Amino acid sequence: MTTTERPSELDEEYAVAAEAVARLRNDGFVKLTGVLSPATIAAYEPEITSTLLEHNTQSVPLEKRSTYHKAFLQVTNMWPRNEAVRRFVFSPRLAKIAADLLEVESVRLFADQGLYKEPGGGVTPWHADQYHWPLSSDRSITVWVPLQETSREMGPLSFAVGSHRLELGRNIEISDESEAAVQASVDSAGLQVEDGPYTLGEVSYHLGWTFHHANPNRTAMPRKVMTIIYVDSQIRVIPPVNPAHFGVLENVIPGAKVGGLIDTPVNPVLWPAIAA
Ligand SMILES: O=C(O)CCC(=O)C(=O)O
Repeated sequence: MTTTERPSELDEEYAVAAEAVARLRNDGFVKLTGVLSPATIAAYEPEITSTLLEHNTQSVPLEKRSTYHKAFLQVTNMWPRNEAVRRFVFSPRLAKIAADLLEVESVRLFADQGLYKEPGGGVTPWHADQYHWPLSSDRSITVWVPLQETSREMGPLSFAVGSHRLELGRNIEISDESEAAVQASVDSAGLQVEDGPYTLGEVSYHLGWTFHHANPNRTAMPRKVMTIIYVDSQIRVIPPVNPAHFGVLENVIPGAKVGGLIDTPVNPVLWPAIAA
């Protein structure tokens, strides 16, 4: 299969079991196997990788970077830069799973991000995404799509089970400080951590307030991951209260107004699907 052939698996429905919705509700995340076939990943991985490498701005050697910048090469909003990446990010299959899990009728794109943990790349500190986003409800969700089988040694995304209900540690930007504070919060609440590997084609969805983390990449291969962040299409913008909120207003949801919907040209509704 090539990325120009249609229809593709990315357009086809994946049946989300009621049990998966219940797990998302209880645990704050869910891992789903067989969402993408090896053929789909093989077709799109080169396009995602070349787009990430073309737009990567990180040139500081790994050992000289901060903890956050050691965690991964990060490129946000790759979809406008490559047509195949746009088809991947706009996938009705992935977006409908997000809507089903969030238990909403419709989701819009908040942003996409390529997150490549280099060989020797460091820990992704514990954090909750939604601290960084000025949103009016908890209906935000990220699909984390590994573009290879991802062993424990590569630093798969891990989750504190049920931590979307935990408030202690939420109000900290991803950093060394969040790593320590959230770990302490998770430990004192006695939450389990799911840190297992991902099979090829397996993906996870996690809520914006779920605490998550990834260990360093101890292999000689990059841990290649594409993520897509969705929000309820009816979610509104709240007044910004931290520097990350101001950055998001300017760069991720440009033109969205406090109190309004995020209906900007770069945050389209992805489910129900629009004509491609
Ligand atoms: O890929 C990682 O190491 C971190 C991913 C993450 O924090 C996210 O997708 O929200």
